[in-house]
Amino acid sequence: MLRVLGRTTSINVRKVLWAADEMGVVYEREDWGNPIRDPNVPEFLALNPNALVPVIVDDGFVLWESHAILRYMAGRAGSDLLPAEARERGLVDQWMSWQASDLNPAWSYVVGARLRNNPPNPDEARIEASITAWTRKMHILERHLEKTGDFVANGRFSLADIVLGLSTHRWLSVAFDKPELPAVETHYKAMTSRPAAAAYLSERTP
Ligand SMILES: N[C@@H](CCC(=O)N[C@@H](CS)C(=O)NCC(=O)O)C(=O)O
Repeated sequence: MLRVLGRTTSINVRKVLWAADEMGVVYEREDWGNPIRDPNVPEFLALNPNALVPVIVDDGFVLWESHAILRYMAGRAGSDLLPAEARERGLVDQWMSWQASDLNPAWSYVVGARLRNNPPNPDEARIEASITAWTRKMHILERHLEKTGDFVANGRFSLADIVLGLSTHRWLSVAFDKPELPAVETHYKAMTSRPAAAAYLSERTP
């Protein structure tokens, strides 16, 4: 059976678990990741030298990086959550890449400071800069969702909705003055109405 290594409080682990549930992929999960179980041990580092979760082990095949795992699982399951048609797939990939390379780095400092007490004495100017950058990215998402409605791409649910739905969950989890983003809210509501999402979007924790 597919093994998923990672704590359920991790956004990147949640991507994998939510996608697996949507695709009906059966897995067993093992708790790894701080503060629950430190991955900086030889047993884990042999699987992922980055000491980060999630990692999957599929019949001896090891994979890390959440989006690589999502694409692998969709391929294995023959799931349309990553469409086969080139343009449809391109759009899903585009928003997944944007989440990882643009949106995630924007929130990194403020999420560390406000949700994880890391660093313990944060630099207020860096917090403000992170909030500004994150908000700017969320406006980009808002303008896109104003056109596409309940789904990020192709008028139907895909891996892009999972990674961006969880990103909105993170946005809502950190307290600061936020602008109204009605299209983001509409998309998030559509995500929370999915039975498979309930476990991953309910608690407002990191
Ligand atoms: N780019 C990686 C990032 C993975 C990552 O940053 N994981 C965090 C949790 S969200 C982690 O493992 N932190 C260390 C820990 O939990 O011990 C991915 O998408 O999988």
